[in-house]
Amino acid sequence: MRFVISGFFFIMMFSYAAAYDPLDPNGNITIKWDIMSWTPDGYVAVVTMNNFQMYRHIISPGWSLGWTWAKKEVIWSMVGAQATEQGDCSKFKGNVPHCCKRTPTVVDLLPGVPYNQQFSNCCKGGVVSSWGQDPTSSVSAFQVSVGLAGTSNKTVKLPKNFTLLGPGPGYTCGPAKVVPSTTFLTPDRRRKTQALMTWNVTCTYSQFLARKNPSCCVSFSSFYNETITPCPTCACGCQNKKNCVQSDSKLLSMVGINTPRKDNSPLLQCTRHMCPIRVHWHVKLNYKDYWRVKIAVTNFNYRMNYTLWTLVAQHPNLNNVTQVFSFDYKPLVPYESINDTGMFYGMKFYNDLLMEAGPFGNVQSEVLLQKDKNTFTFKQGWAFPRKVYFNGDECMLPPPDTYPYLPNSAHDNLFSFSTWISLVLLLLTAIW
Ligand SMILES: *[C@@H]1O[C@H](CO)[C@@H](O)[C@H](O)[C@H]1NC(C)=O
Ligand SMILES: *[C@@H]1O[C@H](CO)[C@@H](O)[C@H](O)[C@H]1NC(C)=O
Ligand SMILES: *[C@@H]1O[C@H](CO)[C@@H](O)[C@H](O)[C@H]1NC(C)=O
Ligand SMILES: *[C@@H]1O[C@H](CO)[C@@H](O)[C@H](O)[C@H]1NC(C)=O
Ligand SMILES: *[C@@H]1O[C@H](CO)[C@@H](O)[C@H](O)[C@H]1NC(C)=O
Ligand SMILES: *[C@@H]1O[C@H](CO)[C@@H](O)[C@H](O)[C@H]1NC(C)=O
Ligand SMILES: *[C@@H]1O[C@H](CO)[C@@H](O)[C@H](O)[C@H]1NC(C)=O
Ligand SMILES: CC(=O)N[C@H]1CO[C@H](CO)[C@@H](O)[C@@H]1O
Repeated sequence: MRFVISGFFFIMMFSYAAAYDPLDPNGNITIKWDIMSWTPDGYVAVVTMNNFQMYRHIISPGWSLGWTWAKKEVIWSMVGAQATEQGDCSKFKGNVPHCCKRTPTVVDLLPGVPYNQQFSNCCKGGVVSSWGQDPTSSVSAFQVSVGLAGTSNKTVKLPKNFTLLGPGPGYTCGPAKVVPSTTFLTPDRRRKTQALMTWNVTCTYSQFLARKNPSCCVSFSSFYNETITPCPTCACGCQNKKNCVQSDSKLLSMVGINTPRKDNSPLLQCTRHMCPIRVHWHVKLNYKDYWRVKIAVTNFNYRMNYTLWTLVAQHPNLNNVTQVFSFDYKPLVPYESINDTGMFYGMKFYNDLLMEAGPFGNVQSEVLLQKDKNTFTFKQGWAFPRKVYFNGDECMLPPPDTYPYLPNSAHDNLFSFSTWISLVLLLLTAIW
C-alpha cells in the first residue's frame, strides 16, 4: 500500500514538474511576426498570437507579452495593443515614439476602444480562447511600427527573450526563428500576397512554473457506497487559511466584497481543502448497458467569475460517451488510438460563466456512458477519473485508498490501483 501511494505521488510530482502536458502534448502558444512593409527607419509588423492549446485559455486580465530588442529599436506606434510604459524617449524631438524601452511589455486593448485604434482579433482585454473550445477566438493580434531597426531582411535583428504572462506566470518562450513567409489571400480571394519576412516564437505552459500548489481538487461519491471521499486536506495549500471567510459570514453582505483585486488575490470560502475550485464526480446510476455520472464544479473564490471555463477528464470509458446533458463536450485524442480524454465546457449563454462563490457559484451536468463489456466495472475505483483538469491546471485527486468502493472488495481496490500505476508508468516511459 505504501508503494501504491508513493507511486501515486511520484506521478503527481512528475506531472507538475514537466512543461510537457501528457493530455495536450502538442499544446503551445505561437507568436508570429509578419513584416508587412519596410519603412525608412524600420518596419511595420503584424504580430499574431495563436493559442494552439486544446483546453487552456487565457483568462482575464489577459496576456502580456514582453521581449528585449536586439539593438536600439523603438516602437513608433501600435494598433490594437499598447506598451504598458513609454520609457525614456527624451532623445526624440517633435515626433515622440509610443515606447522607447529596451524591454517593452505589450498588452491588448480593452473592448470598446475607438474604431481607428482597433485591429482584427484585437481588443479583447487579452482574453484568448483555447483552440479546442473555440478556434475562432483563440487568436489575438496587433500591429506594431518599429523604428531604429534594420530595414531589410538582411539587416533586421530578431527580438530576444520573449516572455508571455497570461495572466500569471507559467509560460516559457523559445527563441524567435525565421520561418517561411506567411501568405495572405486578398479579400476577394483571387490573389495571394506574402509577408516580407516572418518569424515565430513558441511558448509552452508549465503548471509547476505557474504556482506551487494545485488550484483545484476532486471529490468522489457513488450510489453503491455512502462514503463521500472529500478533497485532500490543504489540497491547494493552506496559506490562505487565515484570510478565508465562512460561508455564513456577515462580511459577505458588505458592498464590494466581490470586487476582483489588481493582483488577482482570491477571497476563499473556508474549506478543508482551501481550493478555489472543487470538481465532484458522482457515480449516479447503473443501467444494463449504460451508466451515469454527475459532475459538479463549485467555485469557492468570492472574487472570481470564471468565463469560458474548461474541465478535462481522463477516464477509459470516455470513448463511449453517449450523451452529455448540460455541458458541451469534445473528445480529445492526444494520442492516436487512445480515446480516453475529453473536455467539458459551458453552453453559451447558459452555463459558460461559473459565478463567484455563493449560491450561484456552481455548474453541473450528467454524462451517460455506454459500458464496454470487456472493461466496465464498479470495482476497484474504476468508475472514477484518472486525471482532472480545470482551466488547464491539473486538480488534486484523493488518495486511492479512500475512494468509495463496492462492499467487500478492499483488496481488489489496492490491487487495481497499483496495476493502474504501473500501467501509467509504462506509458510514461514509452512516451519519454
Ligand atoms: C505548436 O502547436 C501546433 C498545433 O498543435 C503544432 O503544429 C506545432 O508543431 C507546435 N509547435 C511546436 C514548436 O511545438
Ligand atoms: C508559425 O506560426 C503560425 C501560427 O501563428 C503557424 O501557422 C506556422 O505553422 C508556424 N510556422 C512554423 C514553421 O512553425
Ligand atoms: C530576403 O529577401 C530577398 C528578396 O526579397 C529574398 O530573395 C531572400 O530569400 C530573403 N531572405 C530571407 C532570409 O528571408
Ligand atoms: C535574456 O535572458 C537571459 C536569461 O534570463 C539573460 O542572460 C540575457 O542577458 C538576456 N538577453 C538580453 C538581450 O537581455
Ligand atoms: C460576476 O458576474 C456577475 C454578473 O455579471 C457580477 O454581478 C459580479 O460582480 C461578478 N463577480 C466578480 C467577482 O467579478
Ligand atoms: C472518441 O470517443 C467519442 C465518444 O466519447 C467518439 O464520438 C469519437 O468518435 C471517438 N474518437 C475516436 C478517434 O475514436
Ligand atoms: C465504502 O468505501 C469506504 C472508503 O473506501 C470503505 O471504507 C467502506 O468500507 C465502504 N463501504 C462499504 C459498505 O463497503
Ligand atoms: C459498447 C460499445 O459501443 N463499445 C465501443 C466503445 O468504444 C470502443 C472504441 O471507440 C469501440 O470499439 C466499442 O465498440
